Amino acid sequence: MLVHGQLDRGEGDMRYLLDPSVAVKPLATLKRPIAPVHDALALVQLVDILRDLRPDIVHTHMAKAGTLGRVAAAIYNRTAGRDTDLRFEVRDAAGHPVVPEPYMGMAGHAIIAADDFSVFVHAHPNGTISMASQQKFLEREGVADHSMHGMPAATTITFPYAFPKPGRYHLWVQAKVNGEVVTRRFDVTVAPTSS
Ligand SMILES: [Cu+2]
Repeated sequence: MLVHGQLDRGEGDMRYLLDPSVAVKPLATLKRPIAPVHDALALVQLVDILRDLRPDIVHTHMAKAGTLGRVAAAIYNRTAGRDTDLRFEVRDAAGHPVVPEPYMGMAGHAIIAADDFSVFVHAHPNGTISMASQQKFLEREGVADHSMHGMPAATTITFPYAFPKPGRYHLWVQAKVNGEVVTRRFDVTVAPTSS
């Protein structure tokens, strides 16, 4: 796969040299001038691409795109294998699986904290985005608190998460069951990656 940024004035496009079987992915956020917000977005997108692709070799060009690419590869290398889905089955008091009711627009909420609190993350079933931006999204999409259109009625809540480093973590998971908000704590140990 070739990931490229936007062409600057005076730069030539050499994609015609590529074999047609090579996938090409342009990143609108990747530009030659230094721009902190775009650079941060480009970095997040690059790490996502690496996690999807799981490459053996990352080859970079150009000063800034090359730096972002190398930082993304370093982040990918340090977190690969710790990228996981945290799944929790919701059960009622009798032990039967139940579908949680939406609580603040989500099937569940989780706090993920490292033993020494060097990591502290608020996670949702669709990833770790801030509550504020999530609320904005819900308002924009016209999804009210009590309707989760298009969301399957699952008894399992899944939080996608990449543990940034090995160690001991505590998870607090919150869901609404039969009108009651329930919080449960789970402890996990994340092993170092073998590479
Ligand atoms: Cu939440």
